[in-house]
Parts: sequence; C-alpha cells; structure tokens
Amino acid sequence: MNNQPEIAHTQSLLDKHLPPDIFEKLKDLQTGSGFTLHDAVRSGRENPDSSVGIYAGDAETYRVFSEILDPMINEYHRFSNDRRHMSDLSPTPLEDPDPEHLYIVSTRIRAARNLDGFAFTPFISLTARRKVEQLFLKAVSDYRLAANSRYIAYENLSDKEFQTLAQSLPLFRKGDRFQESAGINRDFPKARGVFFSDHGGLLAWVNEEDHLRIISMDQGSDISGAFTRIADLLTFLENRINFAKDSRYGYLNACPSNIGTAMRAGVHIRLPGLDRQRNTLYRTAEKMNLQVRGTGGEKTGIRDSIFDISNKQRLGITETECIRTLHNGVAALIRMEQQLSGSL
Ligand code: ADP
Ligand code: CIR
Repeated sequence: MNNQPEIAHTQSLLDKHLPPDIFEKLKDLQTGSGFTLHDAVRSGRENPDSSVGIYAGDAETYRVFSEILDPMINEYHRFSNDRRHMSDLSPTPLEDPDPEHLYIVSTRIRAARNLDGFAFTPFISLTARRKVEQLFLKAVSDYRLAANSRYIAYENLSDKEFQTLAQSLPLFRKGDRFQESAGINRDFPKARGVFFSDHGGLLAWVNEEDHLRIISMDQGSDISGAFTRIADLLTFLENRINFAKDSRYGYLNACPSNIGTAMRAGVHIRLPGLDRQRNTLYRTAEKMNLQVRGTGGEKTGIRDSIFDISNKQRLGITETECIRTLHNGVAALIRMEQQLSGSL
C-alpha cells in the first residue's frame, strides 16, 4: 500500500536561488555572533530533497544574507520587496466547514515565536536555551488559571515515561534529519518541554524548531474557536516578552518558510476520494495557497486517507487571512470530495 504523500520533489528554494557563483561571492559573510553562510545552508546541502534548504541562526541572518533570502522568501510567500507585513489577531467568526462532522478530524493552529536578542535554535547555546525556557515560564506563569497548567520538562523524563506521555499528549520529538543537519537537535532533550494551559488544547512547545511554538488544537472543525484561543495567548505573551520581529518581515524564525505571521492553521481531514486522485488534490491545494502534509506532520506519509491541510503562505497575509485561507480551501476540498463520492 502506498502511504507516501507522493509529492514529486522539485528543486529546493536554496538550489534555485543560490547558484554556485552567488555562493562563491557571499560565502564569507557571517552575522555579528558568527553564524555563517555554511551554517545556514548545511541542512539543504546534506539533504538534497529539501524544499527550502536554509535556516537562520539569528534575527540578523535575515539582514546579512538578504541577497539570498529575499528571493527565496518572495517565492515561498508570494511576497515582494516593496511590501510590509501586517498582523491582525482579531476574532474571526466563520461557519463550521463540516457541520456534520464527516471529514474534519481535528483542528490545529500554531504560531512560532523567538525571543529577541537570543540566537535561534540552529545556533543557540545550552545556557541561552535554558534562559529562553525560564523567561517563557515566568511570563506565562500568570496566564489565566496558571495553577491548572503544567510544564513537562523533557530532561527529567526517562524514555519510557516520555513514550507513555506521548501516547496521550501532543509532545514533540527530536527533530528530523533536516533539523539535525541544521543543528536544531543540539543538546536534546535539555531545556526542552511542553507547557499546557488550563485549557488542554492550548499549549506551547519550548525549544523545538523555534524558541516557542504556541499551539491551539482540538478535535473537530471549530477553526474560529481555536483561533480565538491562540490569539488570546499570543496577545498575552506579546505584552510580556520581546519577540524577534522585523518591520517588513514580521516575526522572524529559524526557517524562512515560517516568517511573518509564523502561523500554520490546519486541519486533519479524511478525504478518501481525493486520496485516489492525489494529483488533483495537490493541484487544488497549490492553487488555493494550501500546503498538504502527512498525518504525522511534515514529510510523513498519509494514514487512513487523513491529510494535514494548512495555509502555505505565512508572510504578507494577516493571521485572520491565514484562517480564512484555510477555511475557504477546506470548504472547496469538501465539495470536491462530495462530488467524487456522489453525495453532491
Ligand atoms: P509544525 O506544525 O509545528 O510546523 P508538523 O507538520 O511536524 O510541524 O506537525 C507537528 C505535529 O502536529 C505532528 O505530530 C502532526 O501530526 C500534528 N498535527 C498537525 N496538524 C494536526 C491536526 N490538525 N490535528 C492533530 N494533530 C495535528
Ligand atoms: C526543507 O527544506 O525541506 C526543510 N528544512 C523543512 C522546510 C519547512 N517546510 C515547509 O514546507 N514549510
């Protein structure tokens, strides 16, 4: 049985926008704290099947390597140099795209954040990682019913305890080979953990690919509800932590595919008809600015015809537009699925 996402690999953004002659020209550049072009492209070079292929070691990477990063960012996000990123986290009521609960299994919205003044995870020291963890836990300690929240620090867990917890809680694991090559797994599992708020579906991954991944998730298809919850925590943190931000590029993150809103709003959706016509699914997704991922996350296979569909673009659109993109796209995919199964 074929359970692979079946996305034909195309050239990475790195290979497309950093041909050997430009690499030669820029190869001695580095940021103030010493993050080099070699560091930035290691993951893409070691993993030729990368789709992006480059990581930032700090906020300054986006300025020092702008000649390389700008065109990659513009292509990925359909952005252009004359534009500035805007944010909008206001409540956004949307009709339930799957009122009979036939297709959407669960909804998950995440936004990445990095603390200003700290290296990003490909380049961060263990001491700085610990500081990031402390600063976040302090900031979040008076978030609503903090007494009913909990932090699971990875360092104190045996493998067996971790596996047991991971069966029922959305914990993150050590990063894949792309993240390994980038240096993101350094010192794992030290200074890593997951914070759960009093609402079980609102949590934060600490020191995964970014310093923070704020996540709102729930069974079912209540996209607006998930958005309201994440917006609340993001706004709370914004008033307490200085995040790495750029006036043109919005929030800055380890992977350039995540800058701007840093938001990936997605659903797990069962589409057995479109599973048999994956090329149609991928073409429609591309047209509607959606990304298709595997059931277990980025670069995993499809189980039981369940696809992870989310907004692809994160920069140049606001957070509310991210969820509208998801909402419109999912509604269209559901209509296609209904036509394929003859229920329309
Ligand atoms: P990220 O979203 O942080 O960029 P991944 O694509 O690796 O990274 O997804 C992270 C995890 O979230 C994976 O374990 C994936 O299965 C899970 N996940 C993603 N979307 C959903 C969803 N809608 N419902 C439940 N789990 C999800
Ligand atoms: C790659 O280049 O394929 C990996 N570094 C992951 C890039 C992030 N993926 C994505 O599509 N947003």
